Amino acid sequence: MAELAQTNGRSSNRRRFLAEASALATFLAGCVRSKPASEKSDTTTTSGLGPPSHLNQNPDSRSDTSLRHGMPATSSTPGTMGGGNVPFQRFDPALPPVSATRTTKLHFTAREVPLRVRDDTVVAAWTFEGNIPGPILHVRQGDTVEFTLTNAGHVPHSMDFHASQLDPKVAFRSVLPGQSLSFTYKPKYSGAFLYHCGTAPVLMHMGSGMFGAIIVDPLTPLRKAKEFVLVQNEFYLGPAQNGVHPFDYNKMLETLPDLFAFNGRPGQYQVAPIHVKHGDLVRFYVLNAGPTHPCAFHVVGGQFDTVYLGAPPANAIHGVQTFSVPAGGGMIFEMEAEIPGEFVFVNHAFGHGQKGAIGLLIVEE
Ligand SMILES: [Cu+2]
Repeated sequence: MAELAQTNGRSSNRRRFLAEASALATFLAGCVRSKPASEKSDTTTTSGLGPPSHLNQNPDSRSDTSLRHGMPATSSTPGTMGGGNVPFQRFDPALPPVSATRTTKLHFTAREVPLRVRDDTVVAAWTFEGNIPGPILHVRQGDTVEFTLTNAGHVPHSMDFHASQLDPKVAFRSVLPGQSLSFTYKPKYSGAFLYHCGTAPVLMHMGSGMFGAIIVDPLTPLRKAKEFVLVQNEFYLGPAQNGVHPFDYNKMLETLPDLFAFNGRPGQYQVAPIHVKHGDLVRFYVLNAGPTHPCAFHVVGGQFDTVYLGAPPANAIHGVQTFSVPAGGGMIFEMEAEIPGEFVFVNHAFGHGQKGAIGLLIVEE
């Protein structure tokens, strides 16, 4: 897979946004876990400047309780930043082709950007590569993934791949603004895996948009299908300031979301449905970035011929009506498109489906 370009045509907006968000760096920097030089990976490309010494006073930085005692608790303080000219873009759910080579080199940039998630809603997003979710990745079991994260934001960020088996204190440690970190791994298992920022408080970083999917094919590929990736997430929004809603950490703790979405935009596949043809095998890779609630995935008028609970082609169950994908998990759902028509796919926990975890699969004649 080619290295992912860092593209964003809204650089001036972004600069303003980052400037407004800079105050937040002060308090969230207190959550970053600094490490002795001896523990640092030799693949790191940081400048060698460690965080200020007072940051060492938070050894339990991965605890979400680190936002106690009246510290700010939103993803930004938008101030004069406006969201009016941020365009809406549908997130393409199609699984991209698997990497052409057995080594995939990836360079992600963590960015804090305004993102329009509905016609009437712009959020102060924390992102990988400027989008919620981040790019869909597609590799094979046993491939080599060479990953670099550069932090172009104003708060620390990091990367946690659920497709990997790595020492999180080394590979998943926080990267300070302006710095980079690299690590390499080989996915041991096939399946649908989440990736996300693991910087404390993880709830805040995942709840503000820092997640995505990596699909790992088994060595013997699954049957040819029309393949789509759906990443569910929740939105906990504060009041809009100049047209942009910050994410609200206290609402995340209360776990009563304002909105749900597949691929970052509530209800986007109702407005612009997913199309397949009569006779296709349809394969949904369903991931749940949460940060808190499960996804009871269901297709109205359909049944799943196969659900892979993990590591396909094993772990298959058949004839399934609904199966729940836990927060932090991913499963693979297959159905034969045997009947033309319009089929709603939905989180069957309907209070959550109604808030945006819903879409339309159109099976054409
Ligand atoms: Cu982050």
